[in-house]
Amino acid sequence: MSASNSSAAHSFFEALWADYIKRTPSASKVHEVLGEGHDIINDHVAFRTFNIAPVNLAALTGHFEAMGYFANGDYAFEQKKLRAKHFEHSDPTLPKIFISELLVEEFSPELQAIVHDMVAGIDVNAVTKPEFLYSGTHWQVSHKQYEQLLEESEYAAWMSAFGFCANHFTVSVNELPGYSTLESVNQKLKDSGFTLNTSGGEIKGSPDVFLEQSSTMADHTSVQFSDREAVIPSCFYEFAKRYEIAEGKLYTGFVAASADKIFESTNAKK
Ligand code: OOG
Ligand code: NI
Repeated sequence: MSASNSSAAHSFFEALWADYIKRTPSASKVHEVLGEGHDIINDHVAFRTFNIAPVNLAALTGHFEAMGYFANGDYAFEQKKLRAKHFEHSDPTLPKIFISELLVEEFSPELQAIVHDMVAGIDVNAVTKPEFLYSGTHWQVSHKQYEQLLEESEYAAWMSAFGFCANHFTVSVNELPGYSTLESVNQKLKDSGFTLNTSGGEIKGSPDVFLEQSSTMADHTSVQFSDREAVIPSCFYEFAKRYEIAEGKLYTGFVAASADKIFESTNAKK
């Protein structure tokens, strides 16, 4: 890793954050409530995409490799028809990266047709710039199509409305002054009016799998579809506490069974 790609990475995350809080106003409130004036260290940032060229996981990965990141884990989500990888950096102040992709060919011909039309609208040259990762949508879908996607895949529907952006940032509870447990973080959030994702329990994972995670339910934001405007779930904030796998060494991976539930933070509230 060179110093220059690390500083490029820091500017990238600043721009990514500025874009993220536009559709996730509660993220700034999370920082106020938990940060109380000091900086928040993020454990990881998550991205979503489709397994279709030129925007598949492998294509997006190149941007992180150029910043000095390396791949260190593969995950499969059979029911949601997704796969994912995570990336790490030798600079401990940089967040890990979790990127998933939807296995489009496993869905109905109707879903496949909508998604292929969306991806066809993307300028291939745009994908080669790191800014692509927070470029949003490159297509027009109707609210009717959004609802059609929603029937088969909440993930596909979310992608159709928001496209390429940070799906969530994640507070590193290990590096959060004043809190030693994820329970105490969750309690503070609930006392401050946040709704937590309870799918699979408020806390997903345990010290046995070296990772505990919780998340807010996504904010709701107004999206202009081709036929009408609608208020739908956008992005959320996650909280992670990692445990040692060896003396002085925290686990750096993810836990598929927990991740499976974290994905549901963009579901409509029931
Ligand atoms: C990713 C969900 C998984 C984690 O930390 O396990 C995840 C997503 O919702 O896109 O972020
Ligand atoms: Ni996450």
